[in-house]
Amino acid sequence: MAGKRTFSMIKPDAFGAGNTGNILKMIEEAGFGIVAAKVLHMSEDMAKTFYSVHEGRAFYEPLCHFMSSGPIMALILEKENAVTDFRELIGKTNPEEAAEGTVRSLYATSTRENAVHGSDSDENAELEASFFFNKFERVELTRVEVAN
Ligand code: IDP
Repeated sequence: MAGKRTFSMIKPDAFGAGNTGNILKMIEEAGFGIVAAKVLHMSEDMAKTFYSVHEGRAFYEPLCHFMSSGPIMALILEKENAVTDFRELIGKTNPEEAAEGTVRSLYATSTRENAVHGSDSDENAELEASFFFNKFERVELTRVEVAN
């Protein structure tokens, strides 16, 4: 059964450009709940550990440099089919290939500086979430009914 949670980051390009609010709005309007959130500035070593699966690829070093170039927002998000639906919401890695209306089509400026991260499997979602958050930093979501 597909998992309910995914891990995301609003990357330094989007965070620095002041697009965090707009991106969070898209995320919430797509039906995701925010289970955990924090703003932090990764060291280059931290970025290298996070992206170690890409070590040896040509884009690895510049990617880690970029990801430690400014603050990010790390997020755990909840929804049915969270991983798949979130990757659909953000669009393809290269913004020129990202479908119209996706987060990357709107806010990414290049294949590297592409605004957001989204986990690619349930297993990686949990590994990546645990890299940034302990269990006390994750909430159980409750829906609030607002009276008009
Ligand atoms: P994804 O984030 O769409 O899942 P991955 O292949 O996992 O893409 O790559 C991780 C990140 O590395 C991308 O989001 C992007 O920032 C960067 N990246 C991937 N491929 C390239 C490339 O060909 N040139 C520059 N940066 C890249």
